[in-house]
Parts: sequence; C-alpha cells; structure tokens
Amino acid sequence: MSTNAELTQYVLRSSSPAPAIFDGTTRLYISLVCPYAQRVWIARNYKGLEAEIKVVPIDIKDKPQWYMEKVYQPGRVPCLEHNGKVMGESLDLLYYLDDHFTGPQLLPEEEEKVRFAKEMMGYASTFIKSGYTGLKGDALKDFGSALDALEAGLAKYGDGPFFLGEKLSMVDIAYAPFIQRFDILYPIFTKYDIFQGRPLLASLYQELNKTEAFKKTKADPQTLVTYYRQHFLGEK
Ligand SMILES: N[C@@H](CCC(=O)N[C@@H](CS)C(=O)NCC(=O)O)C(=O)O
Repeated sequence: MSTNAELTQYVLRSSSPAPAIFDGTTRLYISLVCPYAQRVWIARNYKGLEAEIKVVPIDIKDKPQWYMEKVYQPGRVPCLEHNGKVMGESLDLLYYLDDHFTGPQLLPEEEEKVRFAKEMMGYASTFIKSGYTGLKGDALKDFGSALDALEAGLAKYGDGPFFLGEKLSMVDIAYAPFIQRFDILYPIFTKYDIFQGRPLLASLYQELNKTEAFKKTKADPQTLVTYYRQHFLGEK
C-alpha cells in the first residue's frame, strides 16, 4: 500500500500522457492534498482494495487536459473509473465502494445506526465550512459549535472511539481528512485548541492516527500548510 509521500513521484501533470483509460482497470483519481479525495482513498485502503483499485494522483493546480476531456468533465477529484463508467463526489463514492467492492463494511446493519451515520455525514459540509471560516475569523464563535456537535455525536454510542462505537465507519472517514487539516492549521493560524474540552474528539483523532488506512494517506503537515496559504489565503 503506497503512502502519500511515495506517490508524489507519480503525480500526473498537464505535460503527462494519459493512462490507458477504460481498459478495464479500476482507477481512483486523487490529488495528494485534496481532503475529499483522501476520504475515498482511506476507504479503498481500509477495505483492502489496493490490488483492485489503482490510485492515480493528479496535480489539481496543473491539471492534464485529458482529465477533463476523457475522464471526468467537471475536472475535480476524487473520481472513480469503474466498469466503463466514471463517477465523482466523495460521499457518494464511499457508498459506492461499500456497495460494489469486498472488504469490511463501512456501515453497520442496524437501521438506527445507519440513520445516525447519514445524519452525521450530512453535517460534514457545515463542519468543514465553519472550520475554514474559523481559521480566518473568530475560531470559538465560528467553529466552536461545530466541534461541539462532533463531540456530542461521538458521545451517542460511547462504546468505542469511533462515531458508531468500536468500529471505524464512513462517518469517521468523512471527517478524518478535515480533522487532520484543522489539527495542523489551528495552532498556526489561531490560538484556539480544537481538542481542548473535547476528549472524545481527541481520542477519535488518536485512534485514526493508529489506523494504517488513514496514516498512508496523510500528506506531510508542511505541504498542507503551504497549500492552505496558497489556495485559501492567496499567498504566492
Ligand atoms: N464535493 C466534492 C468536492 C471535491 C473538490 O472540491 N475537489 C477539489 C480538490 S480538494 C478539486 O478537485 N478542485 C479542482 C477544481 O475544482 O478544478 C466531493 O466531495 O468530492
């Protein structure tokens, strides 16, 4: 299973030739700095699909033209090429991987847990938006309640470090890349500690950091800080 660092040498740019598209290989197109793509990459690793799904990193700042023309017209990552079709949207792809591939299920059988999982995943976009707003604004006012919502969500089952208890699920995967980024960025750009007074969130992140499927996808912190500075703050 390749790590984020190992894949940097294979990143495809505007000057790179296209892979053999629609040749029967299942490909997950990602960017090594994209948190949405990271979600699907974690799921692919966790389900043990390294041999079935080839990860193809592309440079989203210098995208190959063939990516839009031949692979995925919207030009975003992640996207999955499978069975002659191409599809995007990270949360949809988590469900797709669970429904179409083998490996540990990312959602349990219990209807009530599935309902809760969908509710928490639906909250992710609010969490992400608040997180980035808080980095530039008032951390506590802008992000405090979203972090509290996660802490409350983690308290619901209470029989393990993850949102649904003792087993990692899609919910943890949906949040992991963003907790990773906020863990790195908040100490640098604010004085706010996102884990202070939130022991369940702290323990979730500790547990994620012991999970190989997640660890392999992590970009080094400096790369993420530079990406944030350029992409969100418009610095050169
Ligand atoms: N809603 C999408 C968001 C994906 C997304 O925003 N990806 C960014 C990179 S983090 C991207 O591809 N940006 C390139 C572009 O929009 O041209 C998902 O969940 O998959």
